[in-house]
Amino acid sequence: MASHLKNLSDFSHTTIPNGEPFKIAIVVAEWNATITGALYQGAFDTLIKHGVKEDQILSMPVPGSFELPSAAEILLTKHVGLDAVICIGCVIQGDTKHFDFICEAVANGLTNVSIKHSKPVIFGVLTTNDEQQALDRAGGKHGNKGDEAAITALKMAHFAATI
Ligand code: RBF
Repeated sequence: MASHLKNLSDFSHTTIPNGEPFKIAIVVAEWNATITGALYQGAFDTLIKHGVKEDQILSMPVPGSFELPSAAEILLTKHVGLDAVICIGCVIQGDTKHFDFICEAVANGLTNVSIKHSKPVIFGVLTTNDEQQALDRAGGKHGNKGDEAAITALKMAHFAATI
């Protein structure tokens, strides 16, 4: 959790699987669009950089982070052949309890969809106290969590394909 301890977007120490065989969906929440757009771009560029074909990336917007689990469920039910779904969102703490409800629903929802379908569903959702913390993790001083979500998708798709 302590992201100040290391650059989490530095993958020089790990082996990243070739993405050429994989078909991957990226679902992006439209809330906090500046941040989710930067996360999306990081994820997309990282998939391309590691060999995923552009026509094998399915990009889909949803209104907010709360919609990410149902979108992942719909995609994995209706879209045969997906190797992973990357879910991107940004929930920023406000004055009401919405933050807690949304974060918990998304984390539990994505876990359940992943287990139900035996497919990687990646939690690329920032849950921050303020906008600056989110900017720092969307291409700022703490890297880009979209890049990290894409690497996780490749590693887990490779894991599922080789097991
Ligand atoms: N969606 C987000 O992705 N990030 C947020 O920070 C966020 N904050 C919200 C705050 C309130 C008070 C409400 C009502 C919704 C918020 N949403 C947010 C939208 C939510 O994920 C969902 O799209 C809507 O609640 C409709 O189901």
